[in-house]
Amino acid sequence: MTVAVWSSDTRRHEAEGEVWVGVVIPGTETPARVDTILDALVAAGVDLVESSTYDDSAILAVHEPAMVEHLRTAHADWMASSIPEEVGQDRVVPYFFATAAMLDGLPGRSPVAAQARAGQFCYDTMTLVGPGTWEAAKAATDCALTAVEMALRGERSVYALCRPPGHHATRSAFGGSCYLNNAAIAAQALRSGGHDRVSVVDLDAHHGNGTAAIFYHRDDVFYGSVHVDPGAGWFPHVVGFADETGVGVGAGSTTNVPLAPGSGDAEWVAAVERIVASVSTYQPTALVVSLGVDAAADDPESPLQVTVDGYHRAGELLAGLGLPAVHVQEGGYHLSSLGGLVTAFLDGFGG
Ligand code: SP5
Ligand code: ZN
Repeated sequence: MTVAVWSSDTRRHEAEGEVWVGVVIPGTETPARVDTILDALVAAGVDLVESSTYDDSAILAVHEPAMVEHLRTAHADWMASSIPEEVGQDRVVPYFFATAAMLDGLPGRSPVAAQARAGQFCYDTMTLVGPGTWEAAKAATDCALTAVEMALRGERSVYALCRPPGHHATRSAFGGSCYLNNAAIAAQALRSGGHDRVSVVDLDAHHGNGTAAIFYHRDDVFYGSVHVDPGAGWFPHVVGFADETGVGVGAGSTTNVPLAPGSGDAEWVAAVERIVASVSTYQPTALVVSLGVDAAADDPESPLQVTVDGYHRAGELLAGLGLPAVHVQEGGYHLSSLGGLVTAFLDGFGG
């Protein structure tokens, strides 16, 4: 049976509102997600373990040090600036993005103003930094790393209740409600722990562009994802297409299966089967599952129509690989069904 790792500090990131197309909308990635998943795990009889704490080395094995430092200090810097008093904004919200096209070859500098620094490592307006964001993001990585440690000690299936989620965070940019890439950190830690080939399978409704980018040029970590087609207008919009299969020595180590909006269990489970077949060919010795449950029919953030039976079946299919597994929580926003989707998957995997 699966064991679950959690930390109360994951509640400390409070995304009360987010800025989308210029308006403030209620945040969907809320601390209540942790509690509803905990309730479901307890009801399902899953053993809960509190996370251990780790230094930053496993985070820095995946992320740019300057971005990590930014996440650690951005909120205090923002509160020390004139912005909170001038406009009443107590969250770090970017307004300025020095893209490669904006610089157009000019060298560029690190900006001085807090409001300009806000966009230096962030690629959207929805992923705000508040007073507890760093503590929660760090706690989420602790959950993932504790799960990895248990897997390395012989546990077959460990679930990490990571919040905030991570799969949209790249080496040096955060976004999509993600700050530190828990799944990539777990995969890299499994590599360091002696697994020569690791697979990440991403079931979140959105393409995990951060994880994909981190491992795109590598042949030691396979990335497979089923997600709503970005070409149909869905986040992350510009990546996650089927022809992205890896580059250099990483050629062939990425599999993207984009699905049309409205796709349900039949299409989604068939996609999971395809990914499982690719993983099987790849022959890894360990598995990381990016367990987003926002592909579910009642989720407000995606148009996929997967059911609890679909998630249960995905668990069974992935268990069939016979690999030790770390399941990392990603998205999933419908509070009353979230927990049941997570336990359905874990039950399928363990049953
Ligand atoms: C981890 C994860 O699932 N991140 C999701 C990131 C996608 N966010 C895109 C949000 C687009 C705007 N949503 C507004 C919903 C209004 N009903
Ligand atoms: Zn998602």
